[in-house]
This record gives sequence, C-alpha cells and structure tokens, in this order.
Amino acid sequence: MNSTQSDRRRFLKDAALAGIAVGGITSASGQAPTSESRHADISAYGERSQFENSVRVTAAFHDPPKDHSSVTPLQDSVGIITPSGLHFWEDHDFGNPLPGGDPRQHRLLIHGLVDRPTTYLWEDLKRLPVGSGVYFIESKSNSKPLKGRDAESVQQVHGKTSCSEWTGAPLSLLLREAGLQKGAKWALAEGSDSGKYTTSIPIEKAMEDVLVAYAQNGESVRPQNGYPLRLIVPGWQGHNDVKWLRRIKVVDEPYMAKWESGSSADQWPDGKARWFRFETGPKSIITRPCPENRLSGHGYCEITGLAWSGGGKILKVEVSTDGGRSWKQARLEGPVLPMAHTRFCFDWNWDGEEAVLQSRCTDERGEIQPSLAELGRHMGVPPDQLEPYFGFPGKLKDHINAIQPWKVNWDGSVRNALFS
Ligand SMILES: Nc1nc2c(c(=O)[nH]1)N[C@H]1C(S)=C(S)[C@@H](COP(=O)(O)O)O[C@H]1N2
Ligand SMILES: [Mo]
Repeated sequence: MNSTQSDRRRFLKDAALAGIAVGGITSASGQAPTSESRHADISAYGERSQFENSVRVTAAFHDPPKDHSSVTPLQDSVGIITPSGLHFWEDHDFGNPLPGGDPRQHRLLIHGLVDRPTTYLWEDLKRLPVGSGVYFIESKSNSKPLKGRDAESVQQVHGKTSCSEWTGAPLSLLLREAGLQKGAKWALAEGSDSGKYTTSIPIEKAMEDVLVAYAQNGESVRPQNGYPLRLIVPGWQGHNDVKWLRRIKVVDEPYMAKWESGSSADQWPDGKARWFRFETGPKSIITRPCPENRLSGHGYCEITGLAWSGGGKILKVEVSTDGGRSWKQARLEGPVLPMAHTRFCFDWNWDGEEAVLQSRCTDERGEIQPSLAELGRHMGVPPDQLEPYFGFPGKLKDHINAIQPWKVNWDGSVRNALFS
C-alpha cells in the first residue's frame, strides 16, 4: 500500500469511527461535522468558498411535471468553461429516478446494420483511443421570449447553454470497429431513461466528430448531464446529445422518435413542421452588463459576453452601444475554438445617458447573427406575431439566435429591450 492509499484508508477508518458520511458533510448522527473532519473532507474533494453563491435555478420555460430544466447563471460566467456543477440540464423524464447509476452495470450496445454487434462496458470505452473537445450545448428551447420578471434575467432567457470540455470515445471508432454495412445511413441513439429518449443522427455526422463521452471538465460526466455515458454531437442542437446512453442502432432511415419529431421539430406558421434542423446558428449574448449586472456608476465599464456557432469558429463579434445604429468590433479573448463558447470583451465608457447595448457575431463561414425581425422574416413569422409568449406551441418554436438588446437606464439598471 502506498502512503496515499494508507492515508485514505486511515481517513475512511477515522471517518467511520466518527460516524461521518464520507463524501458528504453531515455526520450519520445528523450533527455538524467537527472542523477537523470537515477539513479532511474538503481536502479529499474540494468545494468552493462559502462566499460563492452562484447557482442554477429551475427554468421558467419548461413543461412540468415531466420536463425539468435548470439554467446556467450566465451573469456570473467568466472565461468559456461552465463549471460542471453549473452546467444547465434538461430532462424530459423528470420525476423518475435519475437514470444511469452504477457504471459497472452500464452497457453500451452497438448493433443494427453492422457486421459485428458489440457491447461495451464503461471500462472498455476508457481503454480506447481518446477523443476530446471543448463544445457548447444549447437547447433549442433556449432564448424564448419570456414575459415579466423572467424576461429580466440573462439566466432565465438564455441560460440553457453551457460549455464543457468533453472526453470520451469517438463514435466513428466504435462504428468502424463494428463494421458499417451497406445501407447504413442513420445512427439511432437511445438513453436509459424510462421514456427511452431517442434521436436519429445521420451517419456522416456520426463518423465525423461525435463523442461517446464519459468525462466532463476532467472528471466523470455529472449525473444530471448523463452519467455514466452520453453522446456529444458538436455544434448541433442540444436534443441530439443523448444522455445516459445505452444503445446505438445503425439503421437505414431516421426513426422520427418522439423527441425529434413531435416536440423538437420546427414549426412553420402554416402548421407544417420542418424536421431535422440540426445546426445551431451563430449567436452571441452580452452577459455583463445585463439585468442581473446593473452598472454601478459612470465611467469605464467593460462589456463582455459569449458567442458561439454550430458552423465552426467565431470569426468576429461586433458591439453596438446605440441600439444598432453603429457597430464596433469587440476583442475575442481566447481560446477561440470551433463549436465552443467564445468570450468577447469591449471597452466602454458609460456617460450616464440611456443606452441600448447589443452584440452580433459572425462565424467562420460568414454567417451573421440575425435580428429578431430578420429571424422572423426567415421563419415566415409576421412582425406582429413576434410578441412574447409562454408555453407551447409558440410562433417562434425554432431555435432562436436573435440579437439580444439590453437597455441601460439612467440609474444604471438594465432591462430586456428585445420587445420594446
Ligand atoms: N436520455 C436523455 N437525453 C437527453 C435528454 C433527455 O431528456 N433524456 N434531453 C435532451 C435535451 S432536450 C437537451 S437540450 C440536452 C441537454 O443536455 P444537458 O442536460 O447535459 O445540458 O440533453 C438531451 N439529451
Ligand atoms: Mo433541449
């Protein structure tokens, strides 16, 4: 036994004698732990300072009781990585026990139109060559125009996006090992929730950059985010990223499963649905100032925010402080990675007058983030129907990547100006 192991063992033994639940901070007797045992706990697996209080909150825009979503506190974000404990999460089978559980019991089956159907254990996957990338996830239900107090919050309006380093086995490797047969066109991915959450992914994308991820930001994927295994489909709308992944069936056509047809298909005003829109369009949001981060006084104030696109890297971000009449280029604070949140910064002096702040990004393909009116025109939604709404079905059911204006009032407070 090496010294770390013996230390660990001694700690466990001491903890058992003291009746401390290892991994938690309350003792078995329900009494607060001694400062010594608490110190031992924290040094085993750290926690943030007691003065830090940034948290996820339940999303205003979800459909209880089966749907639950917790939104990321974007107003507190720095850099490009979302701490795992603050990554948003969306669960369509809420109320049932969290799927996943013991990784030793977990199996991933690859079958269908393949020469060699294969079952992988969690540990098997970890022995394969590793694939890794920093990727955003964004739900297509993000950035819906909320009403009232909920609208006055960057967390509530835009918090269904987060960005992590994801690590796992490349799906292309697993499919190549299994041997794709002729006619293999789609990969059907299934989660182990009781509702068997399923999506169909074209085989071209499956062979390109999709990850079967077991790790998030340097440790195992968090339970709410799909422990022990999840799919990461870089740059595509979040509902493709099947969590608690247990099965990939290679098939010859898409399956139109519940969550990719009924609920996730984009709806046009005439009631027709546009299925299988995959990529997330270029999008940016100012996270400071914002309704949660009012201005504290006149003078210098850095404007900062996040930009991302399913189309690759962010090429540039422009900021306007006069409601869109003029635009100036912001600085991209690296790293600038494809299909990842990208931090932008902009020097500004607030003269104390009312101002409307907004950002717009362009991705490496040259695609530019639209205004809400431009997005409405593109989706065939008339301007008078772009008003805020709450709940399904919405007029703009599609992924919304419209420019977000924030209005700075004379007293430094900040309001959502998208619909005023
Ligand atoms: N098995 C399963 N996978 C799922 C879901 C789900 O409910 N069950 N929700 C999907 C949706 S709609 C989104 S937006 C993403 C969100 O990923 P996150 O919860 O890790 O943020 O997971 C997707 N994967
Ligand atoms: Mo979603």
